[in-house]
Amino acid sequence: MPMRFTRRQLGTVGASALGAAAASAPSGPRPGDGADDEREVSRAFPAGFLWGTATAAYQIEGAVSEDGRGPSIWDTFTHTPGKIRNNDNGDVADDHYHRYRDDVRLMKGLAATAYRFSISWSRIFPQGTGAPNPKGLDFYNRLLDNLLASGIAPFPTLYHWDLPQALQDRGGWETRDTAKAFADYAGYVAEKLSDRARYFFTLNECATFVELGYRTGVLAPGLKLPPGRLNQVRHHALLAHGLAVQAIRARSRAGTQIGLAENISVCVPVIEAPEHIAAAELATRELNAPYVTAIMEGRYRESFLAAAGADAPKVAAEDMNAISTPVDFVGINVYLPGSYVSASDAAPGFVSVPFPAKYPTMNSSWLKIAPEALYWGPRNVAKVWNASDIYITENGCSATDVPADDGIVYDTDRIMFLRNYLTQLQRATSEGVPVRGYFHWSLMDNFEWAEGFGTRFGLLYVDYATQQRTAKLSASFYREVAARNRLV
Ligand code: GBH
Repeated sequence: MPMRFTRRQLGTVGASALGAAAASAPSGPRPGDGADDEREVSRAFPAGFLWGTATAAYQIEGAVSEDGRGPSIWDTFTHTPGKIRNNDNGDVADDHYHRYRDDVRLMKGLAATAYRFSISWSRIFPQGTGAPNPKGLDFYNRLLDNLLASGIAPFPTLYHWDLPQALQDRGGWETRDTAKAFADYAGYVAEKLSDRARYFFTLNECATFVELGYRTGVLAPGLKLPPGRLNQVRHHALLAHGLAVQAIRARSRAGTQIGLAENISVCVPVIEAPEHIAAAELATRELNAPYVTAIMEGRYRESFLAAAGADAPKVAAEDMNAISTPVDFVGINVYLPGSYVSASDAAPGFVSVPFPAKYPTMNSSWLKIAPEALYWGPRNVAKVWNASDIYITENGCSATDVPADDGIVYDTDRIMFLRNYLTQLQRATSEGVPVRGYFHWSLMDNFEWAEGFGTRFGLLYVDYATQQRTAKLSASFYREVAARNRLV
């Protein structure tokens, strides 16, 4: 089998070269590929499956003081010495605010048909509430127009962790007012953009921004709250999601689809035997109790409330109805299992099997390599909550990512990760699990939160000194899969 990529396709000099490669990207099976083999057919994803990449505003945009953007908690946090590795910050990041046209071209070069990005709340409402800032919205208008002109479906996320600082100053997620302010902002954006964006995500990863922002303090705003206040923050995040679903539905065009993008705890049966599979389903409900379980089931589990005791969240009358407002789809970010699970006769009916100390990881110590998470994640969500439409809203990895002498990153480690994870995803779709699309984290290297710029998750390598983007070898792999809609 001849190599499919050439130096020219890979060795892009900025945006246009990969764009040129796009023209020669395969658009389907080619003669001699064995596409007629059953083996090949069985590796296909469903017709219409969406292939995208994902990013977040603070991680790529830069331009933090431009066109009236107000500060967010991430500006404050990154400018507090000692919070971020190397004291990096997102002031410039990937300069995407100025380079979005090139970046959309690069997506096209990946044969992507969808793009998940986030909207910066403090560009739209610099103070979190009050008068909207039209120049902030205009950026997203331009981005949407560009995406549509390129045949790429926009999937905006309304909150990827960059709370307006003005709201933090008034209590942030510790107050209900923030949940209400979020719904107002979400409804406004949906009113303005739903003529072109059909899909909206409310919050990205409640479980991460709450636990790491308010319990361990690793992410902004860097707090370590006691249990009672922490549970109230968790509750307000859920409420924000639910009120936003209602506001978006009320103010958007008919046909708008709304969902969440949650970093669920993926429970993987330690052995694929019926008793362990059942235990993993039980564990899925239990281990996600403060977040997605409450959203999907409209109540907190007894076990969660009992464990919280006097620190349980204070829940107002209509809150649980709002929180469980039906969503049109469930988005899950899948990197590693939350837990390997085995069956147990003792309550609660399962045990979590600990990871061995030297379990293999990618280039982030937390990123354990467990491809089957991309099978069990969506499969559990479909089975446990009967979800009819599921998106993989993030999956990807940090790899070694050192350019070779010719400037190319030969990231066979990322290709290994991708091939194995996508094989498990394909297993899920071929068994009828209703996954409608896959968004790779990330389009390009970017500001990796507390890890700064040293940890790279992109399909495109970013040279931060020049802002040049260069396709990694994994970009070619991704493009082949996306263009053919099957594993290669
Ligand atoms: C996603 O979170 C984020 O949505 C995205 O913005 C981010 O860039 C991407 O992952 C890659 O990290 O070091 O012990 O504090 C994924 C879930 C949960 C993974 C928190 C990292 C940090 C654990 N994240 N975890 S620790």
